[in-house]
Amino acid sequence: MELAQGRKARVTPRLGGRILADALVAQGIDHVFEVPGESFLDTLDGLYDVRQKLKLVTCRFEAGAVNMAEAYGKLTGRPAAAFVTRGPGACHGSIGVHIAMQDSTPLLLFVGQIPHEDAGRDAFQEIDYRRMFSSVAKWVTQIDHAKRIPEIVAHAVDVATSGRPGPVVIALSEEMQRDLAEVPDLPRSSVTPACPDPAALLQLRAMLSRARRPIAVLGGSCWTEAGRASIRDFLLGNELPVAVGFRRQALYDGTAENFAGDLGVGSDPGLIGKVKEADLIVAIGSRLGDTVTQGYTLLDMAGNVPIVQVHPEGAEIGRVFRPVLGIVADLNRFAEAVAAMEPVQPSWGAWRHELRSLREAQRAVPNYEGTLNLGTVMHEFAAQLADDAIVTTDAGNFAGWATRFINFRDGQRYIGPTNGAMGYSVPAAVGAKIAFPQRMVVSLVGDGGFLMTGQEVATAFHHGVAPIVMVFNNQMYGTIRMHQERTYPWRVSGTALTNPDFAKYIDAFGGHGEVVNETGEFAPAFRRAVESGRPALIELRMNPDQITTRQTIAQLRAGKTPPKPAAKPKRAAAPNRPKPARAGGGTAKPRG
Ligand SMILES: Cc1ncc(C[n+]2csc(CCOP(=O)(O)OP(=O)(O)O)c2C)c(N)n1
Ligand SMILES: [Mg+2]
Repeated sequence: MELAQGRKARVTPRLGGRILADALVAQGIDHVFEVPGESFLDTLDGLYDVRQKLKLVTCRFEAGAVNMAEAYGKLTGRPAAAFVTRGPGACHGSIGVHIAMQDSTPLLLFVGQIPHEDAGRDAFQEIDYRRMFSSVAKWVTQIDHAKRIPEIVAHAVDVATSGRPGPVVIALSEEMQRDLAEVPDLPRSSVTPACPDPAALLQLRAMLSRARRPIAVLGGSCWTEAGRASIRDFLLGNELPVAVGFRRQALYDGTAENFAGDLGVGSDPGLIGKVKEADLIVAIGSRLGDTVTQGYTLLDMAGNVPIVQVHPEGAEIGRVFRPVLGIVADLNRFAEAVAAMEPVQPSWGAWRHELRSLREAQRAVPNYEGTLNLGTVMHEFAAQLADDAIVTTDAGNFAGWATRFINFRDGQRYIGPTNGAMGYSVPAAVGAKIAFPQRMVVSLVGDGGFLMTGQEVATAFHHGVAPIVMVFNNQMYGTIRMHQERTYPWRVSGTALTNPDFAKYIDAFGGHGEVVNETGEFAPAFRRAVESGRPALIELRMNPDQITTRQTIAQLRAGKTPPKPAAKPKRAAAPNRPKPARAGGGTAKPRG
């Protein structure tokens, strides 16, 4: 290496796999989630040498591995690495890349590549990753020369964490991992985060003092604890009502007097109505994307209601809704700056109070039909959640139970795929528990989502950690059934499920299983699950008719004409006709 003084530093020759392992350590990566493949055998060997500094987590499915790495990035603001093999491994892992992209999460995905000399022959498991990932990753590259490893890994971390954070995919050509090279490790770069322009802050303050019905929309990723505390000081100090973006509950203390709820799928219609009445929107970190803006309908595209948008990436500001004031800034620096700003004299006390009352009214539990009242269960669950608990969620209607009835507290984290990917929650919980073994970690998941990636509980057993999984069993892909009943009532098609005995499933691994049929059974079951100290699964046997927290299937069908019963089929001539498939309604008795 050429040093500034002109001296040469001595660098020991290393194999590519080892250089890569050292580069990860040098860039501060401390967790690697992987499913092995012969395409990165040499890097696995390199990782063996750094096993004291970097935790290698062996997973059961690439979607699980990449979801674990994504959850790590969401929780820490720092990227973890996932390693998957070429072709099939990359395809399985791609879902986590899409999650990281849409959720703005820093992530590194390394993919083994076929030998260079066979490139372009449609060789065994060959894929051109630059083309495959070009629309789902922030950057896709390939390392072909061992001596370029430190440079490319360092740049990948910079890309993943800067501006709007996101996933970087790095293909590893097979032979370069075995090549000897003399190249030094590179240190992490220290870059000053973008600070907000003081003139823009004055403008924001002036806009706030003119407002009568302002609302802040909080979103984005890579918030630090200090950043969250500062933004809370600013929002509380100005008594600004706060809505969090879809699945961004972790950003704000739900018990605070100005928390108004979340904007996303299945949000409180009352809150949505109030946002339409607002006279100033202050979007902090939020992209004001599809789900938050209720399919781009919530806000005014022509700018009649002024929007202030703060985002670390200039290109994201005003992407759909044009703000009156856009502020490019690192979110934590912005929070620090506005917390230090003299609060305005808020004239919106009654407005804030109204929004808070709406939120509290949402949390009051209705008299649901059936033996298991999930509203009450959520309150009992919240009461037993540790102060620093991490709750992960999947995609599905079941998720509405927690977001409607629980105000997550400061210190607790609630993370989920804002891109609506099923199969996220269990791996995310396993990854979270491996990264934070001392914290209580609970996965919330539907019966559909659980059987997509629920086998990652095996990874929890393998690495000796004990998350708790709560399966909301309604024996169906409930969300799609809801849409089906709205558009095609009574015509249940392709949405019913047959499930195993979930408690026995976890039992087979050596875990603790519980089945909850009645409201009163939940609190002791959860307590036993925590006390067991083993990975645990609680199956919540729901009333399948209660399709959301606000509607039943019967209500969706009300006033619509049932279809005429199908004409009886004529007797077929064949004597051993197969039995007709069981009708796919959601009312069949749960199994197990
Ligand atoms: C990977 C993936 N596949 C399919 C979908 C479409 N989808 C959205 S919600 C849903 C049903 C989820 O079922 P379940 O996990 O049982 O939760 P429920 O809606 O019944 O509460 C489906 C199939 C999706 N979002 N993600
Ligand atoms: Mg379901």
